[in-house]
Amino acid sequence: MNRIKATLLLVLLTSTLSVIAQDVFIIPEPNQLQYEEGKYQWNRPLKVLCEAAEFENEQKELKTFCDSTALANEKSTTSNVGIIKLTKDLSIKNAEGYELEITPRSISLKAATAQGMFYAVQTLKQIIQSSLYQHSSALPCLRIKDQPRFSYRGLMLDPARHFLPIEDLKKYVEVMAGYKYNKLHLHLTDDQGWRLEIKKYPKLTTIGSRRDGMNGDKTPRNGFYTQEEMKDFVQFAAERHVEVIPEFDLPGHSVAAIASYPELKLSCADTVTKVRNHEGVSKDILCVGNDTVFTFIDDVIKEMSSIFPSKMFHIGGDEAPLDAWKNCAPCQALKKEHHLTTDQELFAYFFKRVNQSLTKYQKEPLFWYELDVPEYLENSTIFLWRMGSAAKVLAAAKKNNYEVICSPGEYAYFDYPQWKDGLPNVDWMGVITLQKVYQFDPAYTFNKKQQKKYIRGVEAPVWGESVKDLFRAFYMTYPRALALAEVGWTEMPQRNWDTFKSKLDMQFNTLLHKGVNYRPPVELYGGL
Ligand code: TNX
Repeated sequence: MNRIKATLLLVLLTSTLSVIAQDVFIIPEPNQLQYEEGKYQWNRPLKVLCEAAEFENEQKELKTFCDSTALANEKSTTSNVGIIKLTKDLSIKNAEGYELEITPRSISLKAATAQGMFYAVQTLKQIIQSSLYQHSSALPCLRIKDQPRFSYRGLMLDPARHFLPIEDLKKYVEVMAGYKYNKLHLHLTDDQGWRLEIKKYPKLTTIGSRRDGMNGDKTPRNGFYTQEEMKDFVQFAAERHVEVIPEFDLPGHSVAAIASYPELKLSCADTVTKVRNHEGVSKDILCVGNDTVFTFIDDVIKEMSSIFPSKMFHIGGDEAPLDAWKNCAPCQALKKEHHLTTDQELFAYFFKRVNQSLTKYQKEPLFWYELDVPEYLENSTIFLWRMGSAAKVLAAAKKNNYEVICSPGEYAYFDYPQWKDGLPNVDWMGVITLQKVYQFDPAYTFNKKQQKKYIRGVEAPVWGESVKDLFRAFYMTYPRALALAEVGWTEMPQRNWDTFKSKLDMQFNTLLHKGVNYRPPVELYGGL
């Protein structure tokens, strides 16, 4: 009996010890972190000093954060003022890199750019949160030198399937930026909805943003973003160093546009009469044989380009069955005229023409890569998304010099459930657990040099067929986005599943404070 008690005590002690040894719970894990002797006492008035005007936003954010924490408000003598100093340091070569030092007397944050400083601030906030979480009024002395493994660290939202108001997009960006994500991809057009005001084509939103329910659910959830609203949102995201990348999905996933403008005959047949109200892949795609289609595309790209300053422009390319083109006389005539032998070649031709518009507005195309497309444009960045396609996609990247963004269905589809937890409408999907996301290494079989050349980064799409509001979007995103944040930022030797797990409780506390609805990974606590 005593023996059992002693063992239990030991187990308890060691698990407590492992918490104590880990003083800070930063996600994503910094690439170099070294603890030093001593503590910085933090329950005293704080001054945030900064000489560089360009760090004004970051300085303000840190000041507001410090003022809002309970400890900062404790009374103390003025001679005891604590200093946090933000310094511009051009010797830090990575534009997203930063250095952070805590000594018993001061805290120093250094970066060459506002973005680097923003990440230094996010790290410091998490260090302070770690201390508050442990009811401590001291920070451990340490030195951090940090920079990301990949330059593209993204999440994707799909307001086309279920509209998400702009205020919800802002909240989503605020949370992701705290974990050093720097890209938000917006899937703005699809069969089930068109969500962006286009002045030349008002019916895209008066008709295309409305539908009678989805998958039998009769709640409509209509809505669209005005150009002014979207510009304001892009600016809001930029202040948090998140670049917004728009998607105009072509030539498939276009039913909302086709239904809005029957007089333009955007599809090959006149069969489309309304915005699609259920999920799945439609055979009604844009008609390559109708020149009006290219005028329409050019007009839309032009207006979108004036709203989104990003050079990157997602142009879709996924799930476009070419059956309609096969039975369309103008499409087949065009194929002949250009001496093309297959419809896949016609598909490549379609995107060559679309790319002329992108080039005209100084944009570069991003594609959902499909294995049966004979060639993509030279300047393409491709998304690896289909399950089981990695080897082939990476071989194509090597052969044709494409850069790859990894969104593989095995690891990064955040619309897939995290457990078989009875969510409606997800039965056909695979389960992607938190641990599975954590296991992902976007290098696949590439060596260091190839990684640098071909892998731009990672992105998790939160497809929206079953994601009806922000509450559910957060539930699908967190905590898996914490795991993917480390996949995108932290080098493999610094990544460790057990360490990651030990940081979750504190991070969950922070998410709760922010009102973020995450899924508790009960399987990790022996709850399932
Ligand atoms: C496939 S992934 C799609 C989306 C769906 C998603 C559902 C991709 C490029 N296309 O249209 O929403 O599956 O998981």
